[in-house]
Amino acid sequence: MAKLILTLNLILICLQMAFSKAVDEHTVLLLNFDGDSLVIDQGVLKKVKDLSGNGNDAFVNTQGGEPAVNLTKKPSGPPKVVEGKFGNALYFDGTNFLEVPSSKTIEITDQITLEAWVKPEVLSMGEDNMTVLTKDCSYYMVLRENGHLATYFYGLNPPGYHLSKSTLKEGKWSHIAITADGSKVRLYINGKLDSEISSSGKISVSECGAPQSIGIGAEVRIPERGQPNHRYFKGCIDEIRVSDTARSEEEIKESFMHGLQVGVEPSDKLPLTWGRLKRRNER
Ligand SMILES: [Ca+2]
Repeated sequence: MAKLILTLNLILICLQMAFSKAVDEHTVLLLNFDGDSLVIDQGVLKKVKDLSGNGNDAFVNTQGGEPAVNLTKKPSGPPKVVEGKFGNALYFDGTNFLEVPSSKTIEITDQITLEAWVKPEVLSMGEDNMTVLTKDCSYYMVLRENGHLATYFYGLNPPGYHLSKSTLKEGKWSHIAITADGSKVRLYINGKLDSEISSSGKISVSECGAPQSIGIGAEVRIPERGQPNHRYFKGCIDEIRVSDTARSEEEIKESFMHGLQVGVEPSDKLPLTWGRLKRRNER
């Protein structure tokens, strides 16, 4: 009996370790679109709370955190809350977007990791990029050239877009991740390294003047930039994390396998985890 209890305890500890890494000292932005992180006022989604503890909340259809004034397309409304890869996700219809106004914690110059789950409805919106997450004039995580994951870092050499070898599929969930560690830029798809490029330099934060906002679902141009938003996304986005470290392949595989578990006390965590694993296996 003692042996059984010990074994069960060990399993519990291992599971808690496996599911407790989503927020650490390097997590600067975490949006999982679940539960109370969705701020809904009179039935309308207004804001998504950042669960990293850094206050980098995402505002719906704004520029500079204020109502948008300079758009190429009138948003149809807020992105819809839909069933996600884990819990809820948001569906972007090619006219709406989220904005995370710039702050010191997302003005990253050295090591970085960008991660998300995406289910693109189309692989092109007629522009060069479909934006998953872009900090204009700084760091980009986009789909390009019919479903390639692509990145662009201002300040890093060599300049230009770097594309994944494999492509994402329409209507299917894929986990995507991009890291830069000062010497390599790496692209991951579904927890596996897809490609890497040697790089040097530091990521720019203010190449276009003032530091720009992060846009999710579109590249957000704040009014000071004097240009309209563009590069809209059509499809679902879930489980966004930005980190100020280059996460390892193991850590990226971990988010791919288990999602970003946050805001759950250990006593509640295990049943929730089992529920999620069960749902995952049923899909
Ligand atoms: Ca979610």
